[in-house]
Amino acid sequence: MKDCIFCKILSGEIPSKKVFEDDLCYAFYDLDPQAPTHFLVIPKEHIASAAEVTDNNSAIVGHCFAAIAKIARELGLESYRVVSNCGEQAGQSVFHLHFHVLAGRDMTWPPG
Ligand code: DGP
Repeated sequence: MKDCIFCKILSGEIPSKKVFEDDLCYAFYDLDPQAPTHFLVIPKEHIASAAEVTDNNSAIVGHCFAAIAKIARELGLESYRVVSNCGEQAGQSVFHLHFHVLAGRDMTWPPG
């Protein structure tokens, strides 16, 4: 989608540090890491947020989680947090569905 930063990353218009890629999803390191390991997993299909997931496109969410598990195994991550901010009040700043994967430090709960 025009004007979507993550669609521009997918097209190569904006460079990124790739972690993993397949036909349906792409994973890359976050520009502003919040943990020693912090990467994002995004569907290649433009979906604005978790609020836009429907019965018709929800298979991609499972696919992203399978990719996360695979990447975590390959990186040797034993413990990690998966976060998807949905909406501005929840901290979403890029409106292309993405899953943050954070690891390498103690995490607190509840999140801020
Ligand atoms: P959120 O605030 O939950 O929508 O997360 C968006 C994340 O995307 C945020 O942690 C910073 C990251 N980000 C924004 N622009 C870029 C970029 O151009 N490259 C990379 N690698 N990450 C970006």
